[in-house]
Amino acid sequence: MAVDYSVYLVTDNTPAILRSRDLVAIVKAAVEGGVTIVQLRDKTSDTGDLIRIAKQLHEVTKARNVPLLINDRVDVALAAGVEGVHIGQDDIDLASARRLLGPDAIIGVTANSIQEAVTAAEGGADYLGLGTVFSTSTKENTKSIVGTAGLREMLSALSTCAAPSVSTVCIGGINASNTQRVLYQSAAPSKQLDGVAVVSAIIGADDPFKAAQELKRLVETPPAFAVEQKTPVGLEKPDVIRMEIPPVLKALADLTPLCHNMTNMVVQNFAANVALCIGASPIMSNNGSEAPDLARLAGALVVNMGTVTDEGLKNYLSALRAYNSVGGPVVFDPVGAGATTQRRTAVRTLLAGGYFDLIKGNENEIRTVAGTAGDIQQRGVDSGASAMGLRERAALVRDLARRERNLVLMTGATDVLSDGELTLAIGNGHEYLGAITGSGCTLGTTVAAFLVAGKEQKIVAALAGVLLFEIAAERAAKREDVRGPGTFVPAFLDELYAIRKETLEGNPTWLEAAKVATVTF
Ligand code: 3NM
Repeated sequence: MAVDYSVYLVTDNTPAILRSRDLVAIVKAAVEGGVTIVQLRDKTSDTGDLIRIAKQLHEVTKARNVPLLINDRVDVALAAGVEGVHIGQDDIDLASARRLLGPDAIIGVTANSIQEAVTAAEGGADYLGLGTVFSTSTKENTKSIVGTAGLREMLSALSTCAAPSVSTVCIGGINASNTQRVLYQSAAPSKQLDGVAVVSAIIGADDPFKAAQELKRLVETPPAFAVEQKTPVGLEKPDVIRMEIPPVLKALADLTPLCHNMTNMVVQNFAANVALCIGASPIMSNNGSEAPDLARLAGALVVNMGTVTDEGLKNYLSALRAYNSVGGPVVFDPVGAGATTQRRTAVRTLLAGGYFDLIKGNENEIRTVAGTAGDIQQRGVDSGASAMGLRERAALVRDLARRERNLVLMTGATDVLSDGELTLAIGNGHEYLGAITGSGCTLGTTVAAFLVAGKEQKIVAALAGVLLFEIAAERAAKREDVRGPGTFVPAFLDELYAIRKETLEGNPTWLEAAKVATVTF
């Protein structure tokens, strides 16, 4: 019999979650709401009580053809006559459980690493509970937090093991706010999760029926930000660039999208001016509580952690969730990511807290986000010298884009932009951009606005933003009235504006300056 693992409920009888309510009534409501499989997890009751509770729950689950499994206790599963067990790494071994329960029982195993996952799959587990995804107070002694990146690695390894069709659910900190994103970001090319397992999101909910119904809806629908992409071939070729980029500028002009910047105090004014010059409508608001209203206006959000504070981080998370829920593009600019412990922690918190359509940073910032910076200490928020060759930088960008299932843009003398499939090297720009404050930050603003104009072609949209920004810088730097970084800033704003006007008037000759190449690996 095919088992539906999509909404997997694990019970909990601790007062913090169950409060003084009746577990059987809650499970009944949850099953009616759409839970597809239930595990009785009770670490405290005596064996007799456990069997009694299992039998009561089984009446409820059987009525809806929902399988009931018992955590750890093969004896209780046998005594209550339920469909199977779920075993942890420290519980009875899989082979013994199978021998005792027989070939038809459903047996699931908790796995926290690739090794544990592959061993259990090849050992004949029907499904695996992969985790711990996010930190959770529901279970004590959880092992490492794997995040969506860890899930993806496990799924990828499982897809090539001897039992590639083993079913999988994830567990740990899963709730309505992250279910869709976790399913989306954890998917490996040839294997994805079959469902999500939750405890507190249903057992702790005031209305378990509604909570289950909502989770069911969420697992069945892709997240709003997951738009199927139509990327043109040969995007590095001049004629393709000339054909593909101007329409994005035109779409931007038509939409005049709101560009909501949660940015640092240094660049607010400059970023607002850049947004105006490229044809977006800027709003500079670091207040997370107004983000849901702003997100409904169909614009983009920039989360720039240039002057991050603990309070600011909470605001970013609220805004991130608001934009994710409506599919508004979000750009993450991890300014100075490697400079301090606080910033490194902020990066982890933000990546665990929502989906970024694009992550933009210099080499050190991207290395920190990717977790490959090791003990490199970034000094302040400046870029610093490059320590890597182009192909090495490109591979890092591509791998991070694959891991996050988004776009990554690494700035530098040559910028690298990747969606995990296509990786482009962009050789435009001018050294004055490195001599003024906020050029990286305002590139983030620019790219965010462009993503609104190219939701089905995110990489084309991002490329359009980068080219407009950097070719405007080249043109400004060449002007006679520009004698250095000070005179460069107003000229740069002028050129952003001028290029936009030229393009809208049907003149795309500025694109002849584009220096774009595909990076092959
Ligand atoms: N197992 P919540 S985490 C039962 O990582 C359990 O193996 C975990 O609770 C693991 O959905 C966990 O409330 C608790 O976060 C999950």
